[in-house]
Amino acid sequence: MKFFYIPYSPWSIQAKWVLDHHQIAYKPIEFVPMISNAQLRLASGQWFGKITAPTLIDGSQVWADSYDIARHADAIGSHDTLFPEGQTNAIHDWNERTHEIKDLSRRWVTAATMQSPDALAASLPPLVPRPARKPLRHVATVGCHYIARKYEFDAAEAERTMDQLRSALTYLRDNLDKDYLLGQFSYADVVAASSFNLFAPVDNKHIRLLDPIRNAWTREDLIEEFSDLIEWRDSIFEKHYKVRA
Ligand SMILES: N[C@@H](CCC(=O)N[C@@H](CS)C(=O)NCC(=O)O)C(=O)O
Repeated sequence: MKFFYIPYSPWSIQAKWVLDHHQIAYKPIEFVPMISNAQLRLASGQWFGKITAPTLIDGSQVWADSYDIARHADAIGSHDTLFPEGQTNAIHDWNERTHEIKDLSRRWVTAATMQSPDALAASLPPLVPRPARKPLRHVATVGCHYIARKYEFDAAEAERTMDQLRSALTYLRDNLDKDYLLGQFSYADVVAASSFNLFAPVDNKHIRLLDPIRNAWTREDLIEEFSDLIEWRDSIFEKHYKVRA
């Protein structure tokens, strides 16, 4: 199986989490926005319409959404299920609700990246040699505009949606009075714990991020305001996130 993913992106993190939880074998292929489009279209046969990462491909079968990948991985996996019986609707609901956190923080992170020459230079694909990075950073700016267009937001207006992000985080906080959202570890915790990476990146030992990118993305005011959620996220990663061997 081929797994196209963006290592630092919440949607990719949550799908990969389930594949790795079940120790499912796959070939990881890093997806670079804009640049990897042709490769993913070719591999998946999705010639038209929007393509996104993560996408899992097994022969002619394609799972083009993190939730579908998670369901499939959980169905074929042999470790403890992350979709306990009777909780699928609640999990689906958390998937939708935490999508809002990810979507809103994507706006902020796109704007923050555009304002940081160092983060732009570091965002270029690994094959770009170090001395060429700073001069070529405008290519990364084009990539940021591409993301904003594709996901229909105006990066210049991102800050105005931060109260919406605070409300979504507060809703999560109000429902998190114990260790797990649904009483035991499930995909609901996976999607929630994966949600903060675009304003409070998780420790490098779990998901590596270059320093200039990490610095630009780290939003201290939100981290302080929602320190309880971040602590919870860190404990969930510590207990349940297994880096693929
Ligand atoms: N509904 C999708 C959303 C995935 C998504 O938004 N992926 C973004 C992450 S930033 C992506 O692929 N961005 C790069 C691109 O669109 O080229 C899922 O849950 O898998």
